[in-house]
Amino acid sequence: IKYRFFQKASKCSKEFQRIKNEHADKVIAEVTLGQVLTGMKGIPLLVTDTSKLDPNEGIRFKGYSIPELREKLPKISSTGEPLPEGLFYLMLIGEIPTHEDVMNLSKDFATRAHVPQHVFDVIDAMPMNSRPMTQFSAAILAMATESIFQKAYRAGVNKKYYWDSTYEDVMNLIARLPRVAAYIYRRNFYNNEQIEPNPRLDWAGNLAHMMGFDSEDIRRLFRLYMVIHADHEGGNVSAHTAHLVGSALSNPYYAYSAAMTGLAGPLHGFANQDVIHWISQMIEDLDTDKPTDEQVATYCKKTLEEGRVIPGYGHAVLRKTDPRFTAQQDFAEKYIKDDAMIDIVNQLYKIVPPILSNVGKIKNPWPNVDAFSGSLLYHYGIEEYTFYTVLFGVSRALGVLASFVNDRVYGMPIERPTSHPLEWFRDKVEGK
Ligand code: NMX
Ligand code: MLT
Repeated sequence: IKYRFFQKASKCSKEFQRIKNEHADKVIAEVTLGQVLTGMKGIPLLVTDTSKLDPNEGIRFKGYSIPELREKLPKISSTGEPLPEGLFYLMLIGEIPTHEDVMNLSKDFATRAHVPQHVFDVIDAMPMNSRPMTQFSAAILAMATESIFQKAYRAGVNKKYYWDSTYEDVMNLIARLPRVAAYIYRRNFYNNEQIEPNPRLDWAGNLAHMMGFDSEDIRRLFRLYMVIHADHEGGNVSAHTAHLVGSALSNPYYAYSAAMTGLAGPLHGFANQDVIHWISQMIEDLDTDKPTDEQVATYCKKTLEEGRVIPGYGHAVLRKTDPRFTAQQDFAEKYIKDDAMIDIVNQLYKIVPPILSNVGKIKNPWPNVDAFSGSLLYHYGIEEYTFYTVLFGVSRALGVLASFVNDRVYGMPIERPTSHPLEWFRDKVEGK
């Protein structure tokens, strides 16, 4: 895979340089003040090849939609869900892999999966009340001792070879994340009774195994989960953070640890735990897990009146139901019967959008990926929702770190936009 990546990468790198040399002075967009003041939405500022988000259709990975990936990517069994290793291959190489490619990649990850003891020591040194995402980000940072890029840089490697040691770091980091995540889970919720990895299992199946879940049903869910959360083009907070930190030539461990502190925010990946927290509070307040539509609507309106967001709804880019939500709904319909939490999630899908539309200012009243994911985990017995964002973080590594190696191939420079005091913007538009 490294050789294939190198072949593809050298072509892309030449194309990047050619475009830069021939067209650097061409204007590609205008920027409004509104865009600057609302989170730089819609300004084409980042080069990301792994996936592209369409506001109405949702995410496509190298051109493939989620339903297409579920059909085309190699699976362990014909009725199962695709292996996330296959999606990583697609994002890195640009082609749908064969079954053999995916198995080789899976084995490659298994051979790289050893986590050094000091990383567990760092986790163990943290108080039990530190959030799983705090432990996860700190553990990734602690693993920077292993960075091959950092050693190569210190040894004076030529910048055209940065991608090589970065590739090794990225592969090692992805391989080790399931072990780190499962360690945190077992430490926090199972009295630190750890389960050793099973190198014969695939990347996602092994994560489920090390967390203590060995049914084929859970492995199937984990494979789907790891595929749909893997990437969401380059501008989301976690991906952009990794890219920005990496632009200082920080190693992938530094960059991904920083990305995870962004994912931990309530407007981003924390929303997947917030959804279950919020629904659990609703069940408790209403004293029923089968609320009427009217009760649910009143609860939603009360949340809004309290100046809070309805978690799992809305999006910075999407303007329709997130296809990642739909994929999970489809999974639930296929494999799960009679589940109170999932019934409420489906009930919310009917009730929330008209309420949010009525508010007026909310650009997207539809559910995002986080509206569904927690209820599936909950169904299979993973009820400790404070952990859910860690699972998002394991998956997101696939896309973000594939882009990270691409950045080195392209020789991306340090990112350094310009800032001004507010008065500068005011004077610019008011013509002073
Ligand atoms: N509930 C209540 N208010 C909302 C919601 C919501 N679900 N979504 C947007 N708004 C508000 C938003 O807070 C803003 O209010 P104000 O002007 O008072 O600051 C206004 O509507 C306009 O926001 P938008 O332009 O529609 O959305 P924006 O791009 O700023 O934010 C999110 C996007 C995703 C941060 C926002 O929709 C949200 O907070 N959703 C709930 C949290 C969530 O589900 N996050 C997960 C996103 C997916 N992920 O995994 O990362
Ligand atoms: C994501 O998956 O990163 C979220 O949907 C947020 C985003 O795309 O901005």
